[in-house]
Amino acid sequence: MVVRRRWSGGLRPPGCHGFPHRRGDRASGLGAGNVFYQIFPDRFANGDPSNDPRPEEYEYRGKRPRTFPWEESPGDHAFSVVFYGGYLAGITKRLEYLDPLGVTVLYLTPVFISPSNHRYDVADFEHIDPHLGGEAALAALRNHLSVRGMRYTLDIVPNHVGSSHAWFTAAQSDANAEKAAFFTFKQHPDQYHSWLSVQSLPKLNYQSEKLRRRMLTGPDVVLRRWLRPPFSADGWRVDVANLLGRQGPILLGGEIFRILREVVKDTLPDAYLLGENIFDPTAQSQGDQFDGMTNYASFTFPLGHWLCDFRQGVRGLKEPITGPPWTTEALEASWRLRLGHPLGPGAAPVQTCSTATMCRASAPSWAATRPCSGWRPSSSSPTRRRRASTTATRSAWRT
Ligand SMILES: [Ca+2]
Repeated sequence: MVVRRRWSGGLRPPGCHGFPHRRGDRASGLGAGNVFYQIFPDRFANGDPSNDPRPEEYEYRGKRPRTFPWEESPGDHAFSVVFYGGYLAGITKRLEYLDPLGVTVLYLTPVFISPSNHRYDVADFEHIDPHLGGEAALAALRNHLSVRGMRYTLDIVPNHVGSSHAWFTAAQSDANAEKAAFFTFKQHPDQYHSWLSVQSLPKLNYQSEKLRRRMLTGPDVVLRRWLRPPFSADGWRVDVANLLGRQGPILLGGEIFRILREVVKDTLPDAYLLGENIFDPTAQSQGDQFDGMTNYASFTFPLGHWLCDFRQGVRGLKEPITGPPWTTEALEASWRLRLGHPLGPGAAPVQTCSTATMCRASAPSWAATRPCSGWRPSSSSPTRRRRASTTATRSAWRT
């Protein structure tokens, strides 16, 4: 029986913050013991201004892209089209920095063609964004990672596409087009299901068998393509895994993710599958869907409170934090309470801190998107003091 969960008005289902993980099978080789380093490609390293997004190239939601100098604040320029010009070759050049840190896996947020800096509104899954260097740059990064014995995962959004994706523009222009069935129009052409009612993110309709063939079961679907040479990604992080295949009373997520897992593992048996789930991911953590799940409520949000007075703004978690940043003691207590559950044999807990999602959800655009190499806390800043304190605390935990 399908049970449709509802929560509103501050009510949450029991166990919303729980994270029971009852896997009995072997964890993917990529999950256990590795150090992942998440990279938001536009903000990591810009060594080639010639491929920076320029205002004359396109308009997106009434705004023009603009690439800012590395140390300059974007001011009030529209967040999604603020660029700093980072590219994949910049990551390759800095492997000599990442490797000695102990990083073994790079997790790249989306790199496919998109008009925005975050690229979660994909316009074309088949190509790497030329602003990042295109397919050649990704293949080169792969080769350099292999030399160092490092691996990488890509980020895909099977829940929705960007409104500039060719499937959606075809569907909008003709209600009888083949691609119209890929979406759910309430009134064609302008009223349709979308991610959290964001009109630039039309939701894919997995009741369509044709869509399933294009996204999941066809021989050359993107889920397979980017795992194959010369790109040879080592896995996927799947965006908004708690919402895929979910439209009102229709709940196809479990069915779709079992198919997705079969496709991915058939292509690369040791591929790592990480799903994003803001709420309770128990059902997706049983071994037939994902190898690991994000755990925002128990790990990421407390860390955000401690680091920068992060304000929760994700729908369904409307609890604005109005006080000062958490103390280290509060962070430690929270993590001990929420992450200290015994996991049992074979369990593979994975804790992730997705800055991409934090920045998309609610963090101030400047604070969340400043270039990672351009900021250092001063020696007397509260942030550094808290970090120093926590380093000591972590050392105590190990003894
Ligand atoms: Ca560039």
